[in-house]
Amino acid sequence: MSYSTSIAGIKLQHPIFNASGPLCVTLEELHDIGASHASAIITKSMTKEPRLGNPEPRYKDIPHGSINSMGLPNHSCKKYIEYLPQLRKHSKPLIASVSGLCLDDNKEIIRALNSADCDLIELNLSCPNLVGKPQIGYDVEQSDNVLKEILSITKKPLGVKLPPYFDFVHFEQMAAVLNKHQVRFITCINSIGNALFIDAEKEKVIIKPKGGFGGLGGHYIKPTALANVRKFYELLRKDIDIIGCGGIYSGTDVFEFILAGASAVQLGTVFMQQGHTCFERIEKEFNHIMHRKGYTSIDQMKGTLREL
Ligand code: RRO
Repeated sequence: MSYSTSIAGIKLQHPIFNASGPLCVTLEELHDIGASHASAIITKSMTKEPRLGNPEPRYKDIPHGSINSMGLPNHSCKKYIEYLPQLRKHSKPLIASVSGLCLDDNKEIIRALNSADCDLIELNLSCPNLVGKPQIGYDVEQSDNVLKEILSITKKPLGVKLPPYFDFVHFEQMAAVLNKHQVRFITCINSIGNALFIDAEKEKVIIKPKGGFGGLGGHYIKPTALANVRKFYELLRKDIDIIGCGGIYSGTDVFEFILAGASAVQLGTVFMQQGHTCFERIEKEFNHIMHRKGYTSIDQMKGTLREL
């Protein structure tokens, strides 16, 4: 039996690692992921310059998940480029998440990463929490242009992190753009942007930035995440790998994402809430399901979801 999988030709011992965002900002946090059972290490999305992010409180657990408006706090691409070789001692694939504040910044970061010690780049087209900056992934034309420019520069296998889509026509438009370019993988979904959670007793919002609006994560978003993985699995070229993300708390959740068409999955809210032990627990649960159902490889089950 093999739990191994691959993203853009990079081998992972098993399909479960961290999502860019929670607990992957500092070198210490990245080492903690390296020391955990996560099968790869992805950084917090990096910008050209360091950022403190939005005012606090900017993350809250809520009954079935989380809401955040972090505002891209990160140490800068220069720092992550210094951190990457230090993370090699964990012998895991290293993924740089990139979220420049404009196209020129993204180009500069991608150029700098060409000689950096990472295996993959995840270009984040879907941060919902920057004041005055809409999510690029909802603008098909702009996404097309960004991909054209970025893919002409990068020397690393590059994928994109997408926002959740809700209408079939939007899936089709974005899939046509992705199929046109040499995108190697997609990660879907980012948090569902601009959700609002209210504390009825206090008659107040619960996070400070943007009047309380923030990205929704956790159990709330699993069905939307599964739908995005499934739709893109149907629409994309088969050489574009899919990483599922959104509301994964158990081995059964991982199994569902792989049935829908994912080659790997990322843990966001559960990692924030339970810490790094979640990787080992969920990996064990997933292995148990594979064994119980008699599967001997990820490929045997990937995308095999049946319709009624
Ligand atoms: O830092 C954030 O506020 C953030 C980012 Br960059 C993102 O891509 N998704 C999210 O939920 N928060």
